[in-house]
Amino acid sequence: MPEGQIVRAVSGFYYVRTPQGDVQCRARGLFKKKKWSPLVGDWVTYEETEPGEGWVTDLHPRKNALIRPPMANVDQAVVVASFREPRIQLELLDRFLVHAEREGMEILICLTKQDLLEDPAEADAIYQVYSGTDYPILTTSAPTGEGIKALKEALKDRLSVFAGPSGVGKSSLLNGILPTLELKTGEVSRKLGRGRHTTRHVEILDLPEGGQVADTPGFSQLSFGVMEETELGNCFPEIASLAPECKFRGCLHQREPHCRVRTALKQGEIHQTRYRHYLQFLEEIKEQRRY
Ligand SMILES: Nc1nc2c(ncn2[C@@H]2O[C@H](COP(=O)(O)OP(=O)(O)OP(=O)(O)O)[C@@H](O)[C@H]2O)c(=O)[nH]1
Ligand SMILES: [Mg+2]
Ligand SMILES: [Zn+2]
Repeated sequence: MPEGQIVRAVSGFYYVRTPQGDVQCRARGLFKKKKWSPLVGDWVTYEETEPGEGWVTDLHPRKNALIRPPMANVDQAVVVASFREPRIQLELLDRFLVHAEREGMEILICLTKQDLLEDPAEADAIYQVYSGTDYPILTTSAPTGEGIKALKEALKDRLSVFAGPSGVGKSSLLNGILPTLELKTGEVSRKLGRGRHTTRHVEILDLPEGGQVADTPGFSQLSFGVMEETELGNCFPEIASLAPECKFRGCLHQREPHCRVRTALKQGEIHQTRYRHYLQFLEEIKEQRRY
């Protein structure tokens, strides 16, 4: 039976990409029984019952998966945040970075709406926060075109997902990269300072120069689900690289003696903001385990 990749999922239909066009499929009852839930990005076996319509019959093993945005087999996560309208939320950004790290994805941080930033020192301050991580950071602007070429380059030959809050400009960036897309974009509400959830579904787009990219709906919350306390440090690269030098194995870098991470914090090698988020997430994970 033929195989293909799910490129879009809308109200119980899965669209499987084939050289002859997308096949609109439903999932067999088998999926319900096994509690399988196909995701965009999944490779599946399908059966075409009529031209352009059919059934997904089998789900192939995944390389990785995200809950938010819901997607599988991602090579690169492009974390999108805007300087203004809405203002960047580093905590949400760090939450997403933890998930992407845990799933072994390459990471690119994309800071948008650079044209709305009066003081460049603000951008420098954000670069500082991530200086210990090796994450590449791009600043972009849809109206001036800044950073679009570099972003296009970074999307070549792999499957990337754009992730971030509503209204930060994910769809606008993709339109900048490939104007023929004409993805719908939406004004940010002045009153609420939030986006209006213009993009409703995850969708994989093929780029003409090679590579695929998924536009996704914005999100404003992200929890950690089932995660071990000791896993969290591995998802902060600047902590993970120093943790082997802590005196105690399984050190959580809170109050343990001879903790290399806390020494690095005092010496400014690890940024306060990142460490604060680490502690906050750690408490959340502990809290969840209590129930
Ligand atoms: N000034 C400025 N405005 C931008 C920029 N990028 C996007 N916008 C505006 O921001 C608003 C939201 O853009 P979208 O591209 O719809 O945002 P999104 O991240 O796709 O939002 P959702 O689909 O709701 O998740 C639109 O009014 C865009 O015109 C930018 O670089 N500079
Ligand atoms: Mg959008
Ligand atoms: Zn430690």
